[in-house]
Amino acid sequence: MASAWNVAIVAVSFLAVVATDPCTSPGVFFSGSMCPANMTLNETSGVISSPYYPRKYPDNQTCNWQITASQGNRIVLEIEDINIESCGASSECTCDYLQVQNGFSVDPGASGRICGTHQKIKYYSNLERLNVMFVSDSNLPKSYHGFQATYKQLNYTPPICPTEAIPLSGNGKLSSPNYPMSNYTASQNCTWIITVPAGKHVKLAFTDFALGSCALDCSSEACTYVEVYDGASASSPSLGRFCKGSVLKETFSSGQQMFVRSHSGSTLDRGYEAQYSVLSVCPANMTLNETSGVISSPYYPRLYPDNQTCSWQITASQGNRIVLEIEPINIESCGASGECTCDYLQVQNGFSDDPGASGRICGSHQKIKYYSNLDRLTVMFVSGNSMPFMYDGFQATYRQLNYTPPSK
Ligand SMILES: [Ca+2]
Ligand SMILES: [Ca+2]
Repeated sequence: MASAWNVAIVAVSFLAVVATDPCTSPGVFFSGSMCPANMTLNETSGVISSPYYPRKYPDNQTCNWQITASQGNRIVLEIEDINIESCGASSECTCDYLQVQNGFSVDPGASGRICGTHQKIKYYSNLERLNVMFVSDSNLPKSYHGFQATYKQLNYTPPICPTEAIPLSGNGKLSSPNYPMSNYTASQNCTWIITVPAGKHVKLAFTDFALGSCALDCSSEACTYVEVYDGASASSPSLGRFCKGSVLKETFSSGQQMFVRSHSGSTLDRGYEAQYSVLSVCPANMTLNETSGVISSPYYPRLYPDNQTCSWQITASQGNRIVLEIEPINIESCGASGECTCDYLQVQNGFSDDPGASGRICGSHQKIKYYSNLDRLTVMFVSGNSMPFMYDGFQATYRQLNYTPPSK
């Protein structure tokens, strides 16, 4: 790749004099496609960059690369020296941008589109591939030199003891090196980052735990212990440090990432094994057919997280009806009145006499009561990705109503 761009730079620099050189193709330059489209990169390492890097990039480009590792391996991408035209509000990047998909980064400013100036951003793939896209629009670029990035395959064969955090995704197991043999190396630290899709949480449960002896607070570095953090690094809040004698509990992340670090002390034993999995805090199309019950937004009465879609189908016995009483609600409100374009509660197949009860409900309301038209009522709660953890959501009680059709 580097050599291809070198050729491109030469072609631009000497365009006037080399226009007839059959080895260069000025037509390609003028057609605007200085950029690979869906180029697959399956080398163990390589470099990609914006067109003409480190010179200023041209407008109207859409470059994309699909970096692919051997099965089971992962990719690390280090983007350096980013200087991309920035338009729109912070991180909207409405004109030019770089975007990395199927991966995650712990660096600030790394989510979604990247534009403006950044020193270095490092991404890890969730699985065997990472998609990188660079887009420049027709807005005449003043003088932005774009970006350059190095990708590298990471050997990944669990269980291992990675010293640089290795990304894991979805469900799986992690364990001490050479588990269940006791011949792991003393004073060794292993680290993992577990990532699940947006709106989900990580659950970690130990399935075996036999470590060398240790003081009960696991504080000595002579101890073997495992520490779990609520986020992407050891600087995130600790969810617990576990050593011999600890009360083992399942741990849950509050966001989509969990960092796990194990330290092997001076005394060894069989080691540990833990199962990690994706946890949903929100039911999808859950059927509720009890005569009464309670539903709520995730974590109610605490603040609800973003990126949730919860739905319940409340079902009464045939011929009966349902009444749903929603307690005072507090849901983020966006858009014009009643549009509720970010977060909302929605009740279908029913009606209400209360003001503010039709369609989507957001903002703050006093009690709202719904009745079903027939023997079911569908309730949906949706939170978008703006302003998470600021609103406490809703709680509602449903109840079956005996219903005998009116007779004349
Ligand atoms: Ca531009
Ligand atoms: Ca929100």
